[in-house]
Parts: sequence; C-alpha cells; structure tokens
Amino acid sequence: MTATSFDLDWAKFRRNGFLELGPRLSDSDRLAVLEHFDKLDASDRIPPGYQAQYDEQGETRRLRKLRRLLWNDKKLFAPILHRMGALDLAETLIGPSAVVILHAAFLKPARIGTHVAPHQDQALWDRHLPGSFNMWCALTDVSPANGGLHGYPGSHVHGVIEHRDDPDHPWHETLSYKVPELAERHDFLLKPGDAAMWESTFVHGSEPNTSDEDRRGMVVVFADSAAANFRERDVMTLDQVRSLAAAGAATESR
Ligand SMILES: O=C(O)CCC(=O)C(=O)O
Repeated sequence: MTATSFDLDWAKFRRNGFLELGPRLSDSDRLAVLEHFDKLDASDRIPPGYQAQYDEQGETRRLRKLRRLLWNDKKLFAPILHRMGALDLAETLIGPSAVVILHAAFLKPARIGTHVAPHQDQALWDRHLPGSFNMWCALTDVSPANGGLHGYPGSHVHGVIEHRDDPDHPWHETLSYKVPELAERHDFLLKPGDAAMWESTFVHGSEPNTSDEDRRGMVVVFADSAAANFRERDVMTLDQVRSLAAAGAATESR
C-alpha cells in the first residue's frame, strides 16, 4: 500500500498546536467500531489487554476508557486506521520512521461520563517523544452539550508545563490550575467521523457528559522512532499496520 500525502495548513498546525481534519472515518467503519465497543461495554470479561476503566454511578457501570485497541484487535483496527488516513498523515508529518505508540478509546458514557482534566499528553509520559502527535476521531457527535472535547490554541509553545495533583481528577495529574493563564478555550464541534489532530504538548481535555447520549472518540498516537533516545519497544511501524490492513482487505475479498 502506498502513502498519500496530506495537504494541510501546517503553518496553522504549528501556530495553534492543533488542526481540525474534517470527515475521515466512513460510516461503515464507525459503526463497526461502535459495535465492537458496545460488545465490550456489555461484557463482564473484557480481555485484560484493553486495560478497561469505568465510570460508575449507583448501579450503573459503563466503560470510560480502553487502551491498546490496535494490539488487541489488529484485524478490525489496522484496516480502519489505514482507511481513515491515519498512517498517511503520520508519514506526511513524521516520515516513514513514524510508529503507532498508543491507540485508545475515550467513551464518556451518557449521564455519568466524567471529565478529562486539562493536560498535555507529553507530560503524562515517562519519556520525551519529540514530534509525536494525536489523531482523535469522533465516533459520535462531539460538542459541549455532551462533554465535548476542547483545547487551548497555542498552549503547545510553552513546552511541557508542570502538572499537579488534582483532587477532582483521580486519573492523572492535571493543568487545571494553569487554565486561567491559557488562551481562550477552543471547543471542538465534530460530526460523527470527523477528526482532529494535535501536538503532544497541546493542552486539551473534556467535560462531564450530562446528556442522554454517549460521547465517544478514538485516538491514535504516533511518534518518531528515529528520534534520539527513542526506546519504545511495543510499537507498530507504518509498514506493519499497512501489511495487516492489506491482509484484512485480502481476506474480505475472498
Ligand atoms: O476524549 C477525551 O475526552 C480526551 C482525549 C484525550 O485526552 C486524548 O486523546 O489524549
């Protein structure tokens, strides 16, 4: 499979730290992913490789986050990452040394979905991964009405900012204390299948979901395996994911 070059406003990306990419995921792929997550949400035996986290209230327990999607289900996710252009985007921005380091779902369930406090991804990693970026894809509508997704334009230029313990956020240290000093918040307004991308020092987060509809998103993170000191082992190269995608396509056409 050959790479398609992405013609995007890279100057804007460098300036703001993020870009909205418009529609990237087809409805059929999106519905396949949602069906997969629905099955896992209904199951009390999720494979431990997904490192499932839950939002809970009273009797209700719903999936909040799943990790390592590609590693857990290569057959489903490799062709989808290929078709949504994630691999080509990584090749355009980073080059052929780009690798997938993370692939996760943020599933913010209706009524009980909790917030993701403002943070920089790079600050939560224990190693510096220069040039890394996220491609986040909406699986449902995404707007402030359902907890949405937001970020702070230009926040990436400060490099990694000190994160602090946050009593309101059990999942990780946050930048809640810093928000008043950041530029005006940008709320992403995404239709199902739309995607956005951001640099790993771009400050972003989301609010609780008080609506009656789930707000679901899937994120894939790429880093440059040719960067100095790169020592991630459990990664997938673009060629590996493309071969898995090609193998999936061959099976489907049989
Ligand atoms: O989907 C969300 O609510 C947060 C996403 C996020 O923090 C991430 O993709 O790094």
